Amino acid sequence: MNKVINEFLNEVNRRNSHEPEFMQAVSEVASTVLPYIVSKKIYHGKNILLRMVEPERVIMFRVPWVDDSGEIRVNRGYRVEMNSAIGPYKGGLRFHKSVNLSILKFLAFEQVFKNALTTLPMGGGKGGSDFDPKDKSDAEVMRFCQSFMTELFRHIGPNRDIPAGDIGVGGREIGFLFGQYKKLKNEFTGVLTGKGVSWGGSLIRPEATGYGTVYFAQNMLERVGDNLENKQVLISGSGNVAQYAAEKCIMLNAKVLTLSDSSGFIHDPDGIDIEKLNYVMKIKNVERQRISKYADKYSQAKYYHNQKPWSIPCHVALPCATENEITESNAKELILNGCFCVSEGANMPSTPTAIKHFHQAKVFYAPGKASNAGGVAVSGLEMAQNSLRYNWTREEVDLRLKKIMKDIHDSCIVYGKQKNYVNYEKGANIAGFVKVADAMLAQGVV
Ligand code: NDP
Ligand code: 2IT
Repeated sequence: MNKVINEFLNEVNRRNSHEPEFMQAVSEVASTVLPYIVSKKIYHGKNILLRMVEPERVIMFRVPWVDDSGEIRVNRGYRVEMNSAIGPYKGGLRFHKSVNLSILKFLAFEQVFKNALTTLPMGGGKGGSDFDPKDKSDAEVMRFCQSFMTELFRHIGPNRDIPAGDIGVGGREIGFLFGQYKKLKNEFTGVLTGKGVSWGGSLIRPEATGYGTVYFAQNMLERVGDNLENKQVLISGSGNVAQYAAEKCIMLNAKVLTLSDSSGFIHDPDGIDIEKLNYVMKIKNVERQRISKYADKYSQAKYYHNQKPWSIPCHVALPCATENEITESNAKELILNGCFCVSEGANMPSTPTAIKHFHQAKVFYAPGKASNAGGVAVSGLEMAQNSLRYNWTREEVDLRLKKIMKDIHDSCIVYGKQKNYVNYEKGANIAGFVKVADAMLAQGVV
């Protein structure tokens, strides 16, 4: 089997050797899905995975804009349209200085499997830019978004490709992008998700990824007769996903000990309650400040500059910041300190060796493509509501989200159950693969 996997990876590497994050995501899927393909006559010998790793289309474009001082600036824009076998391309836009083709291809590839797991009719895509909104004024962000959409609008549409948010793209950016799309097309359609509720957005979409990640953790614990009550939880990040993961943990009476950003992390041994979380939302979403401010206000909390939260003893870890943020040594330390459940809110936050340690220690480990699928799932529900010209209540959307997360959990078990252990990573990869592969086989070589 190793020979088959190595031959496949060599072939993929031949074209993508300069794209480490993409190769990492492909290797992870190949190691669990290729043995399954080889064992199934309907999939074997048809190069389905080889077709799936090649994007259907990649769009790259210049994004020129003028900053507040009148200087002309240039960024690079991208949209990776990875796979449309089961629906129009769907996936977020990331604005971060680290954005490049490798990162967007890894995210688009993961998105194909994730979207299939939701059971909603969405293909996979991802896009973004190396633009960093962090030190920019609202007016600069608006001008950038308008320039970005002035090229992107011709490639997207409510039945073709539906972008959404990701790192650096939240409600503010989606608003500017939507406004420019509407102006250029003279059409009010559901071309983006994550819109404001008064102009076509869905209730619970801001909460969905974080809530879904916690629902997945809860599902894993409930399967063994446990729950989140009184569990000590580490959360990384302090953006959209981290904030609502924290909120749901607090609602379920778990104790949230940490939050972080790219400058460092805060540890509050008393736990972050709703009032403190509201303060975090104010400093991050309104003031757009650093998480270190939390420790200035709450004296029992300590701020650790340039460090990640994984050294604090906990039961549950929810990485909600970015890729490869849990390394092998972080994983070992987490396990040694008593962590037995990891539900990924971010995309690919654990390195391959970290994942190996989680499996070895029989940690309940949920890969992002399963546990953070709640965000895109509610995006799918936003698209459904836009098509219906109708809005569901908070309760209705939340119920659907809970059911989708439980169904994803259960399909991971169908394909990932082993003796005395559920390998959710393997389960998620195969369950996602089967749905997309069946559609690709039915549609012929296209
Ligand atoms: P936000 O931009 O709202 O927040 C990102 C957070 O992660 C910030 O606290 C940011 O800190 C931190 N962060 C970003 N990059 C790094 C880095 N290189 N090192 C350390 N910290 C970093 O993004 P989201 O919360 O939306 O996204 C977080 C993760 O969740 C990403 O992996 C994203 O792909 C994934 N995701 C998001 C979904 C969504 O619906 N939004 C859906 C599914 C997955 P700082 O402010 O300092 O940059
Ligand atoms: O990674 C992801 O799933 C997202 N950033 C959300 C995508 C979406 O279309 O809502």
